[in-house]
Amino acid sequence: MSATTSGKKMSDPYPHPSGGWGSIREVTEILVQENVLSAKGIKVLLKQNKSDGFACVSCSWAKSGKPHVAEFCESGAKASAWEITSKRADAAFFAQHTLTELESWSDHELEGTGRLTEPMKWDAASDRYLPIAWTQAFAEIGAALRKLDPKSVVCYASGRASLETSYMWQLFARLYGNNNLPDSSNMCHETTSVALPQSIGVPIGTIRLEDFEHTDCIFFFGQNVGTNSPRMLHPLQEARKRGCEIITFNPIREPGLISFANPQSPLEMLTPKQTTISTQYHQPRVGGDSAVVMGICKTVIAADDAALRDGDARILDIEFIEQHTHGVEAFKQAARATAWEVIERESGLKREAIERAAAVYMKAKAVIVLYGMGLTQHRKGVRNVQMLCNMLFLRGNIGRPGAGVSPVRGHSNVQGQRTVGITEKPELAPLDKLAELFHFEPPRDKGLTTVEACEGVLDGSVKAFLGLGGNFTRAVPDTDRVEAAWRSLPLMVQIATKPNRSHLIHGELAYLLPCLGRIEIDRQASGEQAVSMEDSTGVMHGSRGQVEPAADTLLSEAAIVAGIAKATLDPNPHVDWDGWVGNYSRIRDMMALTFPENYKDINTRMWFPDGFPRPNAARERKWKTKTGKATFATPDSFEANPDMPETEPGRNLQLFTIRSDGQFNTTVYTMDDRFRGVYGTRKVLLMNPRDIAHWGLNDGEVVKASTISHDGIARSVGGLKIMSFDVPDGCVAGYYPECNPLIPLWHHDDQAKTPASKSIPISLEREPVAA
Ligand SMILES: Nc1nc2c(c(=O)[nH]1)N[C@H]1C(S)=C(S)[C@@H](COP(=O)(O)OP(=O)(O)OC[C@H]3O[C@@H](n4cnc5c(=O)[nH]c(N)nc54)[C@H](O)[C@@H]3O)O[C@H]1N2
Ligand SMILES: Nc1nc2c(c(=O)[nH]1)N[C@H]1C(S)=C(S)[C@@H](COP(=O)(O)OP(=O)(O)OC[C@H]3O[C@@H](n4cnc5c(=O)[nH]c(N)nc54)[C@H](O)[C@@H]3O)O[C@H]1N2
Ligand SMILES: [Mo]
Repeated sequence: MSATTSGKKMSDPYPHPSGGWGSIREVTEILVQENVLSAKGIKVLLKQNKSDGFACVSCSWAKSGKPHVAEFCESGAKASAWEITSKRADAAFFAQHTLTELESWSDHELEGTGRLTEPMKWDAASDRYLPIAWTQAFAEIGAALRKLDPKSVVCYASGRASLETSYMWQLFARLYGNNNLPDSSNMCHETTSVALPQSIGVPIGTIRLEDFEHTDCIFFFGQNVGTNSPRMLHPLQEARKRGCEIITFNPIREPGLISFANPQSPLEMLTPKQTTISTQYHQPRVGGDSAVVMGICKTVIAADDAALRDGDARILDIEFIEQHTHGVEAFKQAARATAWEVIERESGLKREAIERAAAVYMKAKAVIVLYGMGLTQHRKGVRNVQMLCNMLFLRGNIGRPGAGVSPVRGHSNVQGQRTVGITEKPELAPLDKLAELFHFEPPRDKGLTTVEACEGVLDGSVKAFLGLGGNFTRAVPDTDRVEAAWRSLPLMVQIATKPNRSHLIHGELAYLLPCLGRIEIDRQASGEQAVSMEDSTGVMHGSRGQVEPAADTLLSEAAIVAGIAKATLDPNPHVDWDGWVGNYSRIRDMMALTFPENYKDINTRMWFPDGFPRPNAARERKWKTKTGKATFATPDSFEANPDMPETEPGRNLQLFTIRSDGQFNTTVYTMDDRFRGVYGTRKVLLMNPRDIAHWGLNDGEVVKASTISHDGIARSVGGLKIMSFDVPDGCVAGYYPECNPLIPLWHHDDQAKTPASKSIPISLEREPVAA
């Protein structure tokens, strides 16, 4: 263990529950760091996730209709403080620094400069961002876009912008002439959006908040609730108090999945009382989940075979299976035929452990399965998600109270962006309706995913990138190669709140357009505006800004999209960009005309205390799949990395990239990860002592990690300190985005193209110690 700049030891285990005093201390610290520990800061936190307040800018977990006084969590409070900060990255700041110089700054330092205040354009002579008038910026961007082939332009969205802005964004792209609408979802739950329609006929999960009151067993696969969706800890805690079992599969023992103290409960805060979250905690190998779930299914099917033989009550829900599913026989055969030896090898778990989880599953009356990036960011992520559905089908655990599948989404409106038409898949967009409403012929060809957009920049076919939020080049795989290619990009336009590395890596023309954040009051011609969002359970909510804008030179995202659109497109009497920006309820009217089933009466319903749900056929046991039934998907293998060379069977190192509680994606609030006991640095590799010894290394030593692949391209990240940590054999954890240069662009889910950030084969070599 070594001392670090923060004065703490690099590795101090975190013995406390999540929630509790630790959370309160962290929240206070960040309010101080951002100079907003004031009446304004406190008022903002109290308005978070209230029906008359704003939807949190952190995660997309469901909002309760009966909120606590302080309906925020540590992560949400940090995200709010980060947005309402009193720090400014203004024209004076950019006058002092060339972009080349800023490239040497860390993610934390760059965003730590504060909110952007003025529109900027890169000036080649001085290598600086210089102020430009809004009208001039729009005119120049419009002129540049008009010269380009629309198919060579990418319109990315990062998952935070409202339904209103997102609707305008997809319409702009289509009026311009492309479906190149990748979303952060392409790096995240795209796996879900591809897997679930095949299995259950809807692209989203089937549970709602009230289901937590009816469930008696929850499975967690690869989702870190304590850090990434902490508001869910409250319903989980309630469920635990009722005796609900919670079974977790995660290669890391995450404190937030182990125990919780509720800051809303004075008794818990003053006594050492805390709720145990997981009643069983299993640490499979990364990528081993399909094998785990096959083990559970095999146990269930064997128990049912025995019951049938002995004349006992059946274990399978025969009625559900017969009435509602397709493909059960093939799946049962495969489960019976899969040897425990294969399951144990691929999962890294013992048969006994899997059978223990299966025993609880078989007893439970209503089961929820929650999952996150630990399942989706794999070469076989779609298979992982479909295995969860298979398991649920066996006992009819879908489409009834307290049971179902729940992908826990990331960005606060990422699911909504897809619902409102931001998609590169034309078959998912309401093209005929758009054609009818706006009198134009929308493009019908497939657009680019995130991975394909990067490929396009690498091969030169993509000429322009427009980003509605996000930190694209930092979030994507293969950072070094992508950044190198990005430097030849003819046009880049970034709509953002804070500076980040993606704004610095550019080609000929680069514009940085600062927007209002969601927490800020958005004043337009008809008065103060509100926006709407869809949460992870498919429920829509309204959101109103609460604080004065960071600068009076900012425009709303909707106004910026309209500004670009008007400067780029020929006038269309059916598209009233100015009228829409003047009154967002008119955008919602258009959303309701385009998608009546989802947004009917949205202007009223978005203010219901519980919000309002979009229809979900699978919840009602209606199956919009190809077979017309809930469809079992029988896997043909269980490997995590079917095409990666095994250099050393059983000892091959698989790197999985993780998030700390001190970050929101590429936004790094602090260098500490207190839950995992990592302080003052993010350049670490968490490895178990057996592997450290096997590789002839020592705790604290600095290594270079290199990707093992057969594409002939060298990829490595140096300066990584080895830290002894409880992870399964052969699994090594490192932080995202620092480790992204190690992920080959082609290393993605084979169907959904979600980058496989959770299992990257690597090798290690010791780095020479500097003299
Ligand atoms: N505070 C905070 N909140 C966030 C974010 C953030 O960065 N910070 N990001 C937001 C976004 S965009 C998203 S998508 C979500 C992400 O939230 P999560 O879905 O929780 O994603 P991760 O933190 O990347 O990984 C989740 C867990 O998967 C485990 N894991 C890794 N590989 C495997 C595997 O092969 N199998 C299993 N079973 N587990 C595995 C890791 O140990 C980790 O605990 O959170 C959102 N909320
Ligand atoms: N190795 C690895 N890579 C990953 C992942 C992983 O687990 N491992 N996770 C993936 C996942 S799940 C995701 S979702 C992506 C995230 O990818 P992105 O969504 O592209 O990245 P973020 O870091 O969320 O974007 C942060 C930036 O968004 C801007 N921003 C913040 N708020 C606003 C706003 O209100 N409006 C606008 N216009 N801009 C705003 C700020 O300028 C900030 O710097 O990364 C993916 N990459
Ligand atoms: Mo995400």
